[in-house]
Formats: sequence, structure tokens, C-alpha cells
Amino acid sequence: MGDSLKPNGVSSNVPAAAFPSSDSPSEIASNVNYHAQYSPHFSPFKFDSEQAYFATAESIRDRLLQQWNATYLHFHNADPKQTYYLSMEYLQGRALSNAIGNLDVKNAYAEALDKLGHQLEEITEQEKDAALGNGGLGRLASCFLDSMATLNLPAWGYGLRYKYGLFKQRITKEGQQETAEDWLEKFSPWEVVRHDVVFPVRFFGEVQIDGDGTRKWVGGEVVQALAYDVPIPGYKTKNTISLRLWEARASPADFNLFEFNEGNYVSAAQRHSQAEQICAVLYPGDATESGKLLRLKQQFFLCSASLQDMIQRFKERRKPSKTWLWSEFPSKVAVQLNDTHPTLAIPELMRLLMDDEGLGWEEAWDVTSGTISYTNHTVLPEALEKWSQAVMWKLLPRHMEIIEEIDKRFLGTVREKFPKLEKILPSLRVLDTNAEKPVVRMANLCVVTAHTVNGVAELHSDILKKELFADYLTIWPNKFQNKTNGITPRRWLRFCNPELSSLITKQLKSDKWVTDLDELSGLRKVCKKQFADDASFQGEWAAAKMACKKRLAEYVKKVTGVTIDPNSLFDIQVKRIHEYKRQLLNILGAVYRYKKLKEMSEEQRTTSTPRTIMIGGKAFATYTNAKRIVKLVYDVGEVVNSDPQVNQYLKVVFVPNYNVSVAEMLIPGSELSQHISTAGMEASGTSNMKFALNGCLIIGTLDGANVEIREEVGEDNFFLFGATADQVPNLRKDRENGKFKPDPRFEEAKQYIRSGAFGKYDYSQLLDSLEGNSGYGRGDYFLVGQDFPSYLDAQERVDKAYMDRKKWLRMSILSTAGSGKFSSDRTIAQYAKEIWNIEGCRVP
Ligand code: B1N
Repeated sequence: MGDSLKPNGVSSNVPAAAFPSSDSPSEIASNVNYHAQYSPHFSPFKFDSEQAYFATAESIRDRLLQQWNATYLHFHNADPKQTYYLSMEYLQGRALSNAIGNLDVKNAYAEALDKLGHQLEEITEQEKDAALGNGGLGRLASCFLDSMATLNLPAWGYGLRYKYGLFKQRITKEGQQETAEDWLEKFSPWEVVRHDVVFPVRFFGEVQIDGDGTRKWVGGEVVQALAYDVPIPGYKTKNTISLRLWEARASPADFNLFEFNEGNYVSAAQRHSQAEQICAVLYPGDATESGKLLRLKQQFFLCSASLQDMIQRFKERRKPSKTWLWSEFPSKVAVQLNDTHPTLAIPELMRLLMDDEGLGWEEAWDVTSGTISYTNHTVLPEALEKWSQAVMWKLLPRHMEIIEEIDKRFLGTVREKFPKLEKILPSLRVLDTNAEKPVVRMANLCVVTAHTVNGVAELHSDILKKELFADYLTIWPNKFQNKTNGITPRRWLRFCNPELSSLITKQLKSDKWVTDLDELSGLRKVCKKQFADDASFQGEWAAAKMACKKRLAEYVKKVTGVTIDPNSLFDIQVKRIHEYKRQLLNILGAVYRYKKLKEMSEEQRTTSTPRTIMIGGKAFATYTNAKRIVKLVYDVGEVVNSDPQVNQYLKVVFVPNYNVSVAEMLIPGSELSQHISTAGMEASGTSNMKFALNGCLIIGTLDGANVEIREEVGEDNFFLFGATADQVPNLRKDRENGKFKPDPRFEEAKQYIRSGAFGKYDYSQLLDSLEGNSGYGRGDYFLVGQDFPSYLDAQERVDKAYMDRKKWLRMSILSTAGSGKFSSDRTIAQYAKEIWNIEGCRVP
């Protein structure tokens, strides 16, 4: 204080220096100070938290840039086989805290910022989440990038640079309201635009046939794809890989200066704004699709730009020898399709190889199928992408020719080699020509082309083999694999839960678990008989959890105004709102609990287990029932939380705007989490893994990765309920035949809502979906009523277990101890070995 104003706003006597020569806090402070002054983004003389965030991010970026360039050069010279992960979604969350953690400079930066009058935590919270994804599928892609970098794999991600990411959610009395998420509002310090990396991407036009019969795609409109690279640092390694995000730019020639000069400003810029619309918004659906032309354009834009880039790099790295063959391509390049969203990579690679590089069909086909592999993430029929052939002929005429040829050749081969399949051939084909509106089935195109197809959890992969893709198994018995999903232990334990991390490291006498998560099984020792009384470890475990719960309680207070008691059981369900995920089962359970608490005497109540139920997640803007569920949770919370008879024993909170950063706050503070989808419908789930890793117990169905989590943590440490996947079809039939007898408790809970106990809003349409035998939006397709009694029974077991503090802590420790399998390092190592055939390439 008392200093005169300085242009960088820093009021201390820290000098400004461009490159820190060591990790000492004073050198780092000088470097941050340098950026505050010489990379200005704000008016001078200011150094508030926001300015400090940008300057700190730029200081970290300097370090990343050095490692990043070194990694690029190393890969270029070593020329290993490289994987390219193609995904329409990445849910990166915040980058600063993650980079500081991966670079292992947290203490140094905390001290440096302290010298500059700031707190590291308050600075990292300035960052907006990069939310270029909807949910699990996008977050998986981001966890995979972290693991690829940490395992030193030569692998890159490709995606789109959406201007607006996933919408921001506000909760009011009316329910959910969406507003645009302008994550680039004040620019992102993490992206580097590569003005030299630009590729043309064509849409529409027609196929021109030359005299020699060669075909070329010409005309239409051409949009430029410009590369923005985001550095992805590995944990305690120099390797820093790239997430390359494409942005759509119009060609300068598209600006009609003549029209502009005539005063027709809007039409002069029309082609410009059309081009730029391609990357304007993330498609906000999760597990549901709709045939939007713009979405198809986005998909093709990603595929075409990425493949052109890969081919250019392949050629560049081969230039010195001058003798190389296209047949070598699959031994240098692996392309992984994250669901069917980037399926157009298949016909686009065929086109580039045949029309631009002059390969014949057979040769191009071998290269394409040898390069591409496909991951399926859902069996929900409405989420299986199908594109209208008519739309495709218009937008991508050459690709439709190629798809027709793939379909034709597939038919020919099957008829020749598997004549017995003739009857079912129509369902196996890529083209669905019988439908009123002929479509291309993207999943079938992937299965027919890719050398490997995988599901994302054992149960899901079994369902793919037994149901969705069963008939392909005769043709390709070895094509189908399982790769159980995983999560990065860095973001999801080491960084988001420092209290528990330190305790684990202390107990295991090493932090090796951060890169070898199976090491956590060492914690089981403290739960063995001879350690059973290790009250001190249990006490420390409880203290770590309590610290996280208190932090979470403060957060909940800040964003909702609701006071929650850190001594109550923190019970959380956070994920996209969807009927198959059954948030409705959760809230009906809460309603039943509330009603019973009200009916109890004061004294009876004191024996019940106090609970705080937190629910969060975004509903697709046009998904009416999902939005009604959000409102119902809010309305129940309004009544319960202000009921003085009950609110010491029960709170119900809707946590707004669930995203990666909010998850980092919620998960460490959780004690019970709900993963309660109708069996067979959730392909894997990944938050279940994050919760278990943080010592949170799961109440769940035998669905997705729950099955494997239960195996790993032990069945005594998992609150299981509900029908199994193989029972579901018959249970649905029973319902249709009027054989289902609802439990009175289920009727009571629904009736209580219908009676208006939670306000005037008419919930009959939502509740009607749980009634009747069949019919659209009726007949309880997701079997909430069927599973309700066993759900309540499981909840009773939870209440009892929580009362036995030692037992609960033991279960919590065993949960973390059994989570080793769910590291994305394990998942990615399996992809690398069993699908991509790539090896580590560590920067020396
Ligand atoms: O992918 C996750 C799984 O853990 C989840 O169980 C699964 O539901 C999720 C269309 C999807 N499947 N399909 C999608 C996303 C966006 C979109 O437009 C479908 N998301 C999943 C990771 O494997």
C-alpha cells in the first residue's frame, strides 16, 4: 500500500521478467508480473483477481509452450504410429488448476501469487469452464486426453471450437432457464491459433466425371477450417499433446464488396455469417438426436479438416525418404471415432484417397478400415444416428456415392460368404431403403468399416454383442471388444480432493497411486481384522471427508441460499436429466421420506438419519418431462426445507448449473451417490467412478459400470436394488399385460404430489408417464414403479449403515481402495495395446 500506481497494476516491488529461470516463487511472481504488463488484456493500473488470473494463465502457458513444442518435434522425428481421437465433444472444465497440478508447481505458484497480493484458489476460480460437450461422452474424451499425455502416447484430439458451449442453467420458480455460455467472452488464454493450418471444406456441389472415368466433387460452397490448438499437459512428464479445435471461416472472396457498396449490408455478408454459423453452438443434446442440417455440417467439417491434416502430416513425415506407400498409412495412423458423430470420416477418407490421391477402391478400402475404429456409447434407439439420404445427397453427393458402394459391396460379400444371413440382411445394411424416408444408418456404416468396435463397460459390450450388433458377430467374430471407461485420477482425486489425497499418500507412503491407481488397494490393509481398530486412520478419513462437506455446504449456501448441515448424510445425484436415469425415482423416494417424517412423532423423528439430498443436472431445452423433473425437485425442496418439523432431518436441494467445476466441488463432499438407471440403459456412467474413488458409497442398479464397481469394491460396500437388464423386457411385457401390481408406497408418494403438497403446478402429465400399461409417454417404460419398493429397502439399509459410524467409514475406505480399475490410464493403455497398436514416445 501507499505505492504509486504501476502500469501492470501490481502494487508490490516485484520486478517484471519474461522467462523464469527457476521454479522459485519470486521468479514466478516476476513472470506473472511481466504478463500483467506486457500481455495486457485490460486497462493499465489494474491487478484484480481477473487480471491476475489471465497473467497467471499466461505464465503457465509459457511453460506449456516449451514442452509442447518439444513434444511436437520429438514425435516428428521419432515418427511413431499416432492416434487421432475424433470427438464432437470435449468437456475440459478449467485448465489452470489442472496445469499447475500436472506441472507440479502448485506451492510455487501459490507463494508467488501471495507475493502479488492474491490467493491461488481465488485466482483459479476466475476461469470459466470450457464446456464443449454435453455430459459423460464429452468428459470421457477429456479424461482420455489427460491419460494419453500422461502415458506419453503419440496421440492427439480433434474437435470443434464452438463459440457457445453448453448452455448455462438458471433455476427459478418456473424451473430451468437456459442462457448462452460465452466461454470466449474475454478470450481463452489456452488456445493458440495456427494461422498456417487452414484447410478448405466443401459442402453441396456436384460430382464431375472426367474423360477417364475419375470422379471429382466440385462446386457448392467452400468454408475454411482454421486450427486452434489447446495444450494438454501430462502429469509429471514433459509430454504435452494437442487438442486441435477447428473454427469455420469464410473465404475473403465470399464477402460481396459490390453488394456492400450498393448498401446491401446484410446480404453482402450472408455467406460469411453462414460459414461462421457452423461452429457457433454445441449441439445441446445428450443421447437424443435430431436431424439438423447444421449438425451434419458440423460433423463433416470436423472429419474433413482433421483427415486433411492427418494426411498432410503423414506425407510431411515421409518426405525425407520419398519412398512410401499408402498401404503404410494404417501402420502410422489410428483414428478413433467417439460414437457415430464423426462417422463421415469413413467416406471422406475414401474420397481423399481415391479422388485426390488416385488410389483404387480396394486399396482405399483397406487403408480406411485398417485406420478407423469405432466406440459405441449408447443403445438407446433414439440416439442411434440416422441421416436422411435425400439430405446427404444434397450436402455430400460424392460421399453418398461412396456410401452406396460400401453398402453394395457389403451386400455382395455377405450373400457370397454367409448366404444364411439373407433374411436378416436388410437390418444389417448401411442403407435403410425400405423406410418411407430412406436413411443412412451411421452405426452400421461404422461396424461394416471399422476394424474394431467397442462398448464402454462389460455389460454394455455384452449387450452390443447379444443384441444391437448380434447379427454381425457371425461375419466378424473378432471385431467386437470391451473397453470399460475410466476417469483421470489427477483431476478427480489428486486435485479436487487435496485432503483425502494427502491422507492416502501418507498412508501408502508414496504418491505412486496418482499414476498407478491400483496402488489404492493398499488401503484395504487398514480394513483387515488386525487393523479393524485403527481408529486413528478412520478418524483422519472422516476429518478429510468433513472438510470437503463443509466446503460443499458453503458452496450450496452461496448458490442456492439453502443452509445444509455437514453432519447429515450427503446424498447426491448429478448427471444430465433423463427419464432413463430416473431422477424421478430419487425424488419420489424423497417425497415418501418427507411424508413419513411428517407422520412421525417428534421423538420418533430424532431416531432417523438426517439427510441432505442434492440433485443437479441440465435438461435438454425441449425435453418437457426432463424439465418437469427439475421443477419438481425445486418445488419439493421449497416445501421440505422450510418445514420446521422436518428440516433438521431432511433437506432437498437442486444444485444449479452442474458442470465440471461444480462436480469437482460436489464429488469430494459426497457420502452416498445415486446411479439408478433402468438396467440395460446406461452404457457405462463415469461419475459413478468419480464418486467411488472419493470414498462415496453407491446406491445403484446393475447397470453400466456399476456392475464392475460393485465387483471391485465388494458387494457389501454397494447398495444394490432393482431389476436386472435381462429381466427388463419381460417386466415391460408383464406391465403391458396388466400384470403389474404397484406397491402402496409408490401410490402414496405419487398421490402426495398430486394432492398439491408441493405447490400449484400440475404434475399430472409427468406422473401419468408412470401410469397405465402402455402408450406414448405412459406405461412406466423406465420401470420406476417396478423398482420403487426395492429402492426404498436399499435406502433403509443406507440409513442403518450410516448410523454405524465405524462400519460406514470402513465401507468408504474400501470404496476408494477398490477404485483402481477405473483410472482412464488403464482404459487408454488398453486402447493403445488392443486397438491402436501404439506405444509410448516420451520426450527426453
Ligand atoms: O457416454 C458416456 C457413458 O458413460 C454414458 O453411459 C452414455 O450415456 C454417454 C448423443 C450422446 N452415450 N451417448 C451419448 C452424447 C451426445 C449426443 O449428441 C449421444 N452420450 C453417451 C461415456 O461413454
